[in-house]
Amino acid sequence: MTSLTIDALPAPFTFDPEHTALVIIDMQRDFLLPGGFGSSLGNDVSLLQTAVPPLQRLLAAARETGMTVIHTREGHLPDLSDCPPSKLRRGKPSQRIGDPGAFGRILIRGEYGHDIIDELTPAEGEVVIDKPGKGAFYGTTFGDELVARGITSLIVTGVTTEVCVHTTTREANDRGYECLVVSDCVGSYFPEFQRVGLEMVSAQGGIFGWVADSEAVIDQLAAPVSPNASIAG
Ligand code: C5J
Repeated sequence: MTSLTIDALPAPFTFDPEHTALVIIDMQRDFLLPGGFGSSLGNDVSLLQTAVPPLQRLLAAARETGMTVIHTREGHLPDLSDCPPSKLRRGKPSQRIGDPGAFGRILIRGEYGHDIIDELTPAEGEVVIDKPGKGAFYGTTFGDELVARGITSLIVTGVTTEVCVHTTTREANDRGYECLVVSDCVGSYFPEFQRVGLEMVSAQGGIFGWVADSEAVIDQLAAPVSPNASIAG
């Protein structure tokens, strides 16, 4: 077992990869693909797609070290019984959750658009959490999965920065997890929200957590460890 330290804001982030999970939030076709739900709402999906190449590299590095990897997907049961009416009413009337979209019914489990983009397909053994809300803890087994694996730190990535990434990071912070948000592996449809969203995490001495870029994390994961240290599970 060995601890690694990453140059981060507001201060260096120290974590033990054996007790850390890479969390990849909602990298779903509905949010990321041109023609999907996100773009049908008038958003520029290229702003989210910039996170894909660095996230692929980070995922490869995490897999290489044997770190726990957890993917999430936001979405609902086909009968919408897990979608509060208040959430269902949001958005443009023709583009609401459950309506037909370019990639199937919008944000419905089992539909093509609800699934994770090809570039980040979960590997066998990686946990996939289907969540009805913005945060990964609400209405899911996410917390139980972390406890079962002895996870104490999270490396948080995915979309969107100010919505599901923030909600999950805040939920995790309140539960005692140390969270590092990876700045180039998260994305927002709104450049201003991306900037401020990241600043909000590390402000006030790290009110919700730490922020670093993927290069800083990958460099540490790839650094040689001492002969007696092992982080593979
Ligand atoms: C949103 C998410 N933005 N994954 N979902 O509705 O951030």
